[in-house]
Amino acid sequence: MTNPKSQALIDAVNTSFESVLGYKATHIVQAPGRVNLIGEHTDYNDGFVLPCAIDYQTIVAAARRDDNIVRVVSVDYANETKEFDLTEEITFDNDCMWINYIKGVVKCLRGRGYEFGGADISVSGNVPQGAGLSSSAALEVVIGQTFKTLYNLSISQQEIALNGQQAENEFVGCNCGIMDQLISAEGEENHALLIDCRSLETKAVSMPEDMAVVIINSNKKRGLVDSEYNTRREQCEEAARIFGVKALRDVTIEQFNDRVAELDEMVAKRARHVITENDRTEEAAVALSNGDMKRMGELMAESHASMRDDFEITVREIDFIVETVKEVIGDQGGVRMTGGGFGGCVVSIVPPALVDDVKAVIAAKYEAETGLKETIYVCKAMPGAGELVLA
Ligand code: GAF
Repeated sequence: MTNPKSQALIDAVNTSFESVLGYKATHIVQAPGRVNLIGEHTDYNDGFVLPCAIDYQTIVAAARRDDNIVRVVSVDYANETKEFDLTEEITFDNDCMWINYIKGVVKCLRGRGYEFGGADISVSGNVPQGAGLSSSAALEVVIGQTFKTLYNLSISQQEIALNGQQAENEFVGCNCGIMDQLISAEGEENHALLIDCRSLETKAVSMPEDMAVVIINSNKKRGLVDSEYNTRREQCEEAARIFGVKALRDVTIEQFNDRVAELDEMVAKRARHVITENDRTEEAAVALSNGDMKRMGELMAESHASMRDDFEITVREIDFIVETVKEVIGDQGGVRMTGGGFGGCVVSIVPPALVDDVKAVIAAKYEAETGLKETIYVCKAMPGAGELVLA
């Protein structure tokens, strides 16, 4: 689906396709980034998440080739062009990171038994990179969607997501969960999705019409994110082992409280975050669909405190933004860090009448406090990946 921000991307990929590859593309395909409203670090614990796809996307112009070459132009890297051959082993490129997302997706698709030939592709995106809004997942999903479109592959949206996650886990080397790829592949317009990350069932939850989703990028560079992410995963897995369950999803807060004394203090904190966050996320889906912003705001505040104090993944800059926005919106909306943590973005759900106040207070205080300048995106919940049929 196009949105007012898509047109520049569509023009850019069409232009670069034609100027670098020498003919016109036959298809335009998109996949969105995402913002997670609540349910952080719960996906790899088989738990619940509540993200929505956003109107920041990765867009591809593509055409089939009649040989086995995949040739890709990256508009965002000065039209850098890379190619690989489907008849040869697809290997990691140490000198060019962006092509690895594409190689990984293609390799995993072939590994799953899908058969297809070569393609010419030009790609560009406006999902901010490294900000916790899933630019990597959008790239993985748009490439899966592109081969589906070009070769009429009978692959479900869910499998496009799983394939993207597999590429990230096994080829790129980040041990992420399924949330980002699944919402990018299956998002729904004007809705968040409550995702059960064990069954992968989704439930669409309508976004209140009278609220705006405002994302504030702290522009704090996310340090140590991969190593800290993997450490959190290991701590959660250790807690699940101690409780004798497959994943922390299977532990209730009562069971946790009964045995907390047996746990190492840090493992206990990590587990408490995940167990309480799962409960909050299911409750938040109900609050959001009822338009109960007071309760939604309380749950988002509890989620943020839990990420800060128990999971220990927030940073000073992010805490400052959350506290500052909360002073403006009171109990009329919600605000919390979103994404993997250690920098990145804050998500807030606010009455439209307060959007300018939120922007103004952050502009007035954030840089003075931290030396960094924020970027603000006012977003809409968008559909997941698909071909764009242009008028
Ligand atoms: C990152 C990961 F990619 C997701 O799978 C999820 O774990 C998230 O961090 C934290 O909720 O975006």
